Amino acid sequence: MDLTAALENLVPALETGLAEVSSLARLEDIQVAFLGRKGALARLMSRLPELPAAERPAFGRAANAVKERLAALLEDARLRLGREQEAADLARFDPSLPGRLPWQGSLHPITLVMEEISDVFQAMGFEIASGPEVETDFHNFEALNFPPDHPARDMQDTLFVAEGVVLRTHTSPIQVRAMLERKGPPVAIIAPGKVYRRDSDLTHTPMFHQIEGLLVDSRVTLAELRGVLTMFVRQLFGRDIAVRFRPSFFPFTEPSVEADISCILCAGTGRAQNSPCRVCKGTGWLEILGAGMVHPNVFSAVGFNPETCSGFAFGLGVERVAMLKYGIGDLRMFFENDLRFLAQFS
Ligand code: FA5
Repeated sequence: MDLTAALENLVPALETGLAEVSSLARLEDIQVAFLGRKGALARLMSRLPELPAAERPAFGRAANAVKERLAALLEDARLRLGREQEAADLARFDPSLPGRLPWQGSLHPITLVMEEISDVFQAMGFEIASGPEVETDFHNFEALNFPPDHPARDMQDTLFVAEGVVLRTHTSPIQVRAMLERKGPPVAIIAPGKVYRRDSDLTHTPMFHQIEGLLVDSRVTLAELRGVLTMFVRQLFGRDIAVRFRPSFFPFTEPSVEADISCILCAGTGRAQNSPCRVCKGTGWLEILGAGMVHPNVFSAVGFNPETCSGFAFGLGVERVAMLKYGIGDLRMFFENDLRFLAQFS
Protein backbone atom coordinates (compact mmCIF):
# COMPACT_ATOMS: atom_id res chain seq x y z
CA MET A 1 0.00 0.00 0.00
CA ASP A 2 1.36 3.41 -0.74
CA LEU A 3 2.47 5.46 2.22
CA THR A 4 -0.23 8.16 2.01
CA ALA A 5 -3.05 5.61 1.74
CA ALA A 6 -1.55 3.68 4.67
CA LEU A 7 -1.47 6.91 6.70
CA GLU A 8 -5.12 7.71 5.95
CA ASN A 9 -6.08 4.17 6.86
CA LEU A 10 -4.86 4.62 10.43
CA VAL A 11 -7.90 6.69 11.57
CA PRO A 12 -10.63 4.19 10.52
CA ALA A 13 -8.45 1.33 11.82
CA LEU A 14 -8.26 2.98 15.23
CA GLU A 15 -12.02 3.73 15.19
CA THR A 16 -12.73 0.04 14.59
CA GLY A 17 -10.39 -0.98 17.40
CA LEU A 18 -11.90 1.53 19.84
CA ALA A 19 -15.47 0.45 19.09
CA GLU A 20 -14.67 -2.90 20.70
CA VAL A 21 -12.47 -1.81 23.61
CA SER A 22 -14.01 -2.28 27.05
CA SER A 23 -11.19 -1.83 29.53
CA LEU A 24 -8.64 0.86 30.27
CA ALA A 25 -5.84 -1.74 30.17
CA ARG A 26 -6.78 -2.76 26.62
CA LEU A 27 -6.97 0.92 25.64
CA GLU A 28 -3.34 1.33 26.76
CA ASP A 29 -2.33 -1.53 24.42
CA ILE A 30 -4.14 0.10 21.49
CA GLN A 31 -2.52 3.45 22.23
CA VAL A 32 0.93 1.80 22.16
CA ALA A 33 0.10 -0.04 18.92
CA PHE A 34 -0.84 3.20 17.14
CA LEU A 35 1.17 5.98 18.76
CA GLY A 36 3.98 4.14 20.59
CA ARG A 37 7.67 4.47 19.65
CA LYS A 38 7.38 1.35 17.51
CA GLY A 39 3.67 1.85 16.73
CA ALA A 40 1.95 2.07 13.32
CA LEU A 41 2.43 5.83 12.91
CA ALA A 42 6.13 5.70 13.85
CA ARG A 43 6.70 2.85 11.39
CA LEU A 44 5.13 4.88 8.55
CA MET A 45 7.24 7.91 9.45
CA SER A 46 10.40 5.80 9.35
CA ARG A 47 9.61 5.10 5.70
CA LEU A 48 9.63 8.82 4.83
CA PRO A 49 12.93 8.50 2.85
CA GLU A 50 11.03 6.26 0.35
CA LEU A 51 9.13 9.36 -0.86
CA PRO A 52 10.45 11.81 -3.41
CA ALA A 53 11.92 14.79 -1.58
CA ALA A 54 9.21 17.15 -2.90
CA GLU A 55 6.40 15.11 -1.34
CA ARG A 56 7.98 14.78 2.08
CA PRO A 57 6.82 18.10 3.65
CA ALA A 58 3.15 17.44 2.69
CA PHE A 59 3.40 13.92 4.05
CA GLY A 60 4.87 15.28 7.29
CA ARG A 61 1.97 17.71 7.71
CA ALA A 62 -0.58 14.96 6.97
CA ALA A 63 1.13 12.67 9.47
CA ASN A 64 0.89 15.36 12.20
CA ALA A 65 -2.83 15.85 11.48
CA VAL A 66 -3.41 12.08 11.70
CA LYS A 67 -1.43 11.93 14.95
CA GLU A 68 -3.65 14.64 16.51
CA ARG A 69 -6.78 12.89 15.33
CA LEU A 70 -5.59 9.54 16.78
CA ALA A 71 -4.76 11.19 20.09
CA ALA A 72 -8.23 12.84 20.22
CA LEU A 73 -9.97 9.51 19.48
CA LEU A 74 -7.96 7.78 22.21
CA GLU A 75 -8.77 10.55 24.70
CA ASP A 76 -12.51 10.30 23.91
CA ALA A 77 -12.37 6.54 24.44
CA ARG A 78 -10.55 7.02 27.75
CA LEU A 79 -13.27 9.42 29.01
CA ARG A 80 -16.01 7.05 27.85
CA LEU A 81 -14.43 4.09 29.65
CA GLY A 82 -13.99 6.20 32.80
CA ARG A 83 -17.67 7.12 32.79
CA GLU A 84 -18.67 3.49 32.22
CA GLN A 85 -16.43 2.34 35.08
CA GLU A 86 -17.96 4.96 37.41
CA ALA A 87 -21.49 3.93 36.42
CA ALA A 88 -20.63 0.28 37.08
CA ASP A 89 -19.18 1.18 40.53
CA LEU A 90 -22.29 3.19 41.38
CA ALA A 91 -24.53 0.31 40.29
CA ARG A 92 -22.72 -1.93 42.79
CA PHE A 93 -22.99 0.72 45.58
CA ASP A 94 -26.01 0.37 47.84
CA PRO A 95 -26.71 3.75 49.45
CA SER A 96 -29.29 2.18 51.77
CA LEU A 97 -26.60 0.13 53.61
CA PRO A 98 -25.83 1.42 57.12
CA GLY A 99 -22.50 3.31 57.26
CA ARG A 100 -19.41 1.84 58.87
CA LEU A 101 -18.20 4.14 61.65
CA PRO A 102 -14.43 4.34 62.04
CA TRP A 103 -13.33 2.85 65.39
CA GLN A 104 -12.80 5.61 67.89
CA GLY A 105 -10.79 5.41 71.09
CA SER A 106 -11.67 7.34 74.21
CA LEU A 107 -9.88 8.76 77.21
CA HIS A 108 -9.62 6.50 80.26
CA PRO A 109 -12.24 7.38 82.90
CA ILE A 110 -9.44 8.19 85.39
CA THR A 111 -7.91 10.62 82.89
CA LEU A 112 -11.33 12.17 82.30
CA VAL A 113 -11.93 12.68 86.02
CA MET A 114 -8.41 14.05 86.55
CA GLU A 115 -8.94 16.54 83.73
CA GLU A 116 -12.32 17.54 85.08
CA ILE A 117 -10.98 18.08 88.62
CA SER A 118 -7.95 19.99 87.32
CA ASP A 119 -10.25 22.22 85.22
CA VAL A 120 -12.33 23.14 88.29
CA PHE A 121 -9.24 24.17 90.26
CA GLN A 122 -7.61 25.92 87.31
CA ALA A 123 -10.76 28.03 86.98
CA MET A 124 -10.19 29.07 90.64
CA GLY A 125 -6.62 30.19 89.77
CA PHE A 126 -4.61 27.08 90.75
CA GLU A 127 -1.69 26.21 88.45
CA ILE A 128 -0.91 22.64 87.37
CA ALA A 129 2.33 21.30 88.87
CA SER A 130 4.07 17.96 88.51
CA GLY A 131 6.99 15.94 89.88
CA PRO A 132 8.77 12.60 89.39
CA GLU A 133 7.17 9.26 90.30
CA VAL A 134 10.52 7.97 91.57
CA GLU A 135 11.14 10.28 94.52
CA THR A 136 13.76 10.89 97.14
CA ASP A 137 13.04 10.12 100.77
CA PHE A 138 13.56 13.84 101.40
CA HIS A 139 10.68 14.98 99.16
CA ASN A 140 8.31 12.09 99.93
CA PHE A 141 8.84 11.98 103.72
CA GLU A 142 11.51 14.08 105.39
CA ALA A 143 10.47 17.55 104.18
CA LEU A 144 6.87 16.56 104.94
CA ASN A 145 7.73 16.18 108.62
CA PHE A 146 7.92 12.38 108.69
CA PRO A 147 10.88 11.91 111.10
CA PRO A 148 13.40 9.17 110.11
CA ASP A 149 12.24 5.71 111.29
CA HIS A 150 9.04 7.23 112.64
CA PRO A 151 6.08 4.84 112.50
CA ALA A 152 4.11 7.50 110.56
CA ARG A 153 5.94 6.20 107.45
CA ASP A 154 4.09 2.92 107.90
CA MET A 155 0.81 4.75 107.16
CA GLN A 156 1.79 4.51 103.51
CA ASP A 157 3.21 1.08 102.68
CA THR A 158 6.23 2.20 100.74
CA LEU A 159 7.84 0.57 97.69
CA PHE A 160 11.58 1.24 97.91
CA VAL A 161 13.73 1.57 94.77
CA ALA A 162 17.08 2.01 96.50
CA GLU A 163 18.44 3.44 99.74
CA GLY A 164 16.73 6.82 100.12
CA VAL A 165 14.76 6.43 96.85
CA VAL A 166 11.07 5.43 96.77
CA LEU A 167 8.14 5.20 94.38
CA ARG A 168 6.21 8.20 95.65
CA THR A 169 3.46 7.09 98.03
CA HIS A 170 1.41 10.27 97.56
CA THR A 171 1.40 13.47 95.50
CA SER A 172 2.43 15.57 98.52
CA PRO A 173 6.15 15.64 97.45
CA ILE A 174 4.97 17.92 94.63
CA GLN A 175 4.03 20.48 97.31
CA VAL A 176 7.62 20.38 98.51
CA ARG A 177 9.00 20.76 94.99
CA ALA A 178 6.59 23.62 94.17
CA MET A 179 7.54 25.57 97.31
CA LEU A 180 11.28 24.97 96.81
CA GLU A 181 10.94 26.23 93.23
CA ARG A 182 8.90 29.34 94.02
CA LYS A 183 10.96 30.29 97.09
CA GLY A 184 8.09 32.22 98.73
CA PRO A 185 4.33 32.79 98.73
CA PRO A 186 1.91 33.05 97.04
CA VAL A 187 1.66 29.44 95.80
CA ALA A 188 -1.53 27.94 94.41
CA ILE A 189 -0.98 24.59 92.68
CA ILE A 190 -2.92 21.51 91.77
CA ALA A 191 -0.85 18.37 91.10
CA PRO A 192 -2.41 15.25 89.55
CA GLY A 193 -0.34 12.08 89.25
CA LYS A 194 0.28 8.37 89.83
CA VAL A 195 1.28 7.10 93.27
CA TYR A 196 2.35 3.64 94.51
CA ARG A 197 1.78 1.61 97.67
CA ARG A 198 2.02 -2.02 98.76
CA ASP A 199 -1.75 -2.36 98.81
CA SER A 200 -4.16 -4.63 96.94
CA ASP A 201 -7.84 -5.38 97.59
CA LEU A 202 -11.34 -4.30 96.48
CA THR A 203 -10.72 -0.64 97.32
CA HIS A 204 -6.90 -0.47 97.12
CA THR A 205 -4.56 -1.02 94.18
CA PRO A 206 -0.71 -0.85 94.15
CA MET A 207 -0.82 2.06 91.71
CA PHE A 208 -3.50 4.72 91.90
CA HIS A 209 -3.92 8.42 91.23
CA GLN A 210 -4.06 11.36 93.56
CA ILE A 211 -4.53 15.07 93.13
CA GLU A 212 -2.70 17.34 95.49
CA GLY A 213 -3.77 20.90 96.17
CA LEU A 214 -1.71 23.57 97.90
CA LEU A 215 -2.46 27.21 98.63
CA VAL A 216 0.07 29.31 100.53
CA ASP A 217 -0.17 33.00 101.29
CA SER A 218 0.00 35.22 104.35
CA ARG A 219 -3.42 34.76 105.96
CA VAL A 220 -4.95 31.51 104.76
CA THR A 221 -7.26 29.76 107.22
CA LEU A 222 -9.25 26.53 107.50
CA ALA A 223 -12.27 28.58 106.38
CA GLU A 224 -10.65 29.14 102.96
CA LEU A 225 -9.95 25.42 102.72
CA ARG A 226 -13.56 24.66 103.45
CA GLY A 227 -14.76 27.27 100.96
CA VAL A 228 -12.51 26.02 98.14
CA LEU A 229 -13.39 22.37 98.76
CA THR A 230 -17.13 23.10 98.96
CA MET A 231 -16.99 24.96 95.67
CA PHE A 232 -15.02 22.09 94.14
CA VAL A 233 -17.39 19.28 95.21
CA ARG A 234 -20.43 21.28 94.12
CA GLN A 235 -18.94 21.75 90.67
CA LEU A 236 -18.13 18.07 90.43
CA PHE A 237 -21.18 16.44 92.02
CA GLY A 238 -23.92 19.10 92.09
CA ARG A 239 -25.12 22.19 93.93
CA ASP A 240 -26.70 20.53 96.97
CA ILE A 241 -23.65 18.64 98.20
CA ALA A 242 -22.58 19.42 101.78
CA VAL A 243 -19.01 19.13 103.12
CA ARG A 244 -17.97 18.20 106.66
CA PHE A 245 -14.56 18.01 108.30
CA ARG A 246 -13.52 15.33 110.80
CA PRO A 247 -10.31 15.61 112.81
CA SER A 248 -7.51 13.45 111.45
CA PHE A 249 -3.74 13.16 111.43
CA PHE A 250 -1.09 13.75 108.79
CA PRO A 251 2.49 14.61 109.78
CA PHE A 252 2.56 17.48 107.27
CA THR A 253 -0.61 19.32 108.31
CA GLU A 254 -1.78 20.76 111.63
CA PRO A 255 -4.67 20.69 112.22
CA SER A 256 -5.47 17.79 109.88
CA VAL A 257 -8.91 16.78 108.65
CA GLU A 258 -10.64 14.18 106.55
CA ALA A 259 -13.27 15.80 104.38
CA ASP A 260 -16.57 14.00 103.78
CA ILE A 261 -19.30 14.95 101.33
CA SER A 262 -22.99 14.24 101.76
CA CYS A 263 -23.81 10.99 100.01
CA ILE A 264 -24.56 11.54 96.33
CA LEU A 265 -26.97 8.59 96.18
CA CYS A 266 -29.19 9.21 99.25
CA ALA A 267 -28.55 13.00 99.47
CA GLY A 268 -27.18 12.56 102.99
CA THR A 269 -30.26 10.85 104.45
CA GLY A 270 -28.54 7.48 104.87
CA ARG A 271 -31.54 5.69 103.39
CA ALA A 272 -32.38 4.77 99.81
CA GLN A 273 -35.42 2.74 98.69
CA ASN A 274 -36.44 2.13 102.32
CA SER A 275 -33.19 0.51 103.34
CA PRO A 276 -29.78 1.75 104.45
CA CYS A 277 -28.02 3.41 101.49
CA ARG A 278 -25.49 1.00 99.94
CA VAL A 279 -23.11 3.76 98.78
CA CYS A 280 -22.58 5.45 102.20
CA LYS A 281 -23.55 2.33 104.19
CA GLY A 282 -26.30 4.29 105.90
CA THR A 283 -24.08 7.05 107.29
CA GLY A 284 -25.16 9.76 104.85
CA TRP A 285 -21.48 10.74 104.31
CA LEU A 286 -18.67 9.72 101.96
CA GLU A 287 -14.97 10.23 102.70
CA ILE A 288 -13.38 12.09 99.83
CA LEU A 289 -9.98 13.46 100.82
CA GLY A 290 -7.37 14.28 103.43
CA ALA A 291 -6.42 17.88 104.12
CA GLY A 292 -5.18 20.38 106.65
CA MET A 293 -3.16 23.51 107.33
CA VAL A 294 0.48 23.23 106.20
CA HIS A 295 2.65 22.28 109.20
CA PRO A 296 5.25 24.92 110.23
CA ASN A 297 7.98 22.25 109.96
CA VAL A 298 7.12 21.82 106.26
CA PHE A 299 7.49 25.57 105.69
CA SER A 300 10.86 25.50 107.47
CA ALA A 301 12.04 22.50 105.38
CA VAL A 302 11.41 24.42 102.12
CA GLY A 303 12.76 27.76 103.36
CA PHE A 304 9.40 29.53 103.85
CA ASN A 305 9.00 31.57 107.06
CA PRO A 306 6.42 29.76 109.23
CA GLU A 307 5.82 32.99 111.17
CA THR A 308 4.54 34.89 108.13
CA CYS A 309 3.20 32.11 105.86
CA SER A 310 0.05 30.11 106.19
CA GLY A 311 -1.57 27.68 103.83
CA PHE A 312 -3.71 24.65 103.31
CA ALA A 313 -3.11 21.40 101.46
CA PHE A 314 -5.32 18.54 100.45
CA GLY A 315 -4.93 15.22 98.67
CA LEU A 316 -7.70 13.21 97.10
CA GLY A 317 -7.82 9.76 95.57
CA VAL A 318 -8.93 10.08 91.92
CA GLU A 319 -10.22 6.48 91.67
CA ARG A 320 -12.40 7.11 94.73
CA VAL A 321 -13.92 10.21 93.11
CA ALA A 322 -14.41 8.36 89.78
CA MET A 323 -16.13 5.47 91.58
CA LEU A 324 -18.53 7.89 93.27
CA LYS A 325 -19.13 9.88 90.13
CA TYR A 326 -19.88 6.88 87.94
CA GLY A 327 -21.28 4.50 90.60
CA ILE A 328 -18.52 1.89 90.15
CA GLY A 329 -18.26 -0.76 92.88
CA ASP A 330 -14.84 -2.32 92.25
CA LEU A 331 -11.68 -0.21 91.97
CA ARG A 332 -9.89 -2.89 89.94
CA MET A 333 -12.21 -2.37 86.96
CA PHE A 334 -10.21 0.76 86.15
CA PHE A 335 -7.07 -1.31 85.56
CA GLU A 336 -8.37 -4.44 83.83
CA ASN A 337 -8.51 -2.73 80.41
CA ASP A 338 -11.83 -4.34 79.47
CA LEU A 339 -12.99 -2.34 76.45
CA ARG A 340 -16.66 -3.08 77.24
CA PHE A 341 -16.16 -1.12 80.45
CA LEU A 342 -13.86 1.61 79.10
CA ALA A 343 -15.92 2.35 75.97
CA GLN A 344 -18.80 3.54 78.14
CA PHE A 345 -16.86 6.70 78.94
CA SER A 346 -16.29 7.92 75.39
C1 FA5 B 1 -2.47 11.05 101.66
O1 FA5 B 1 -1.91 10.39 100.78
C2 FA5 B 1 -2.08 12.48 101.93
N1 FA5 B 1 -0.91 12.82 101.17
C3 FA5 B 1 -3.26 13.38 101.57
C4 FA5 B 1 -3.07 14.77 102.08
C5 FA5 B 1 -2.53 15.73 101.25
C6 FA5 B 1 -3.45 15.12 103.36
C7 FA5 B 1 -2.33 17.03 101.72
C8 FA5 B 1 -3.26 16.38 103.85
C9 FA5 B 1 -2.70 17.34 103.00
P1 FA5 B 1 -4.14 9.14 102.30
O2 FA5 B 1 -3.10 8.12 102.57
O3 FA5 B 1 -5.32 9.15 103.18
O4 FA5 B 1 -3.54 10.62 102.35
O5 FA5 B 1 -4.61 8.99 100.78
C10 FA5 B 1 -5.48 9.92 100.16
C11 FA5 B 1 -6.54 9.19 99.34
O6 FA5 B 1 -5.92 8.30 98.44
C12 FA5 B 1 -7.46 8.33 100.15
O7 FA5 B 1 -8.53 9.09 100.65
C13 FA5 B 1 -7.94 7.31 99.13
O8 FA5 B 1 -9.03 7.85 98.40
C14 FA5 B 1 -6.77 7.20 98.20
N2 FA5 B 1 -6.05 5.92 98.40
C15 FA5 B 1 -5.17 5.60 99.38
N3 FA5 B 1 -4.67 4.38 99.17
C16 FA5 B 1 -5.20 3.90 98.02
C17 FA5 B 1 -5.06 2.70 97.23
N4 FA5 B 1 -4.19 1.73 97.57
N5 FA5 B 1 -5.80 2.55 96.11
C18 FA5 B 1 -6.64 3.54 95.73
N6 FA5 B 1 -6.81 4.71 96.39
C19 FA5 B 1 -6.11 4.89 97.54
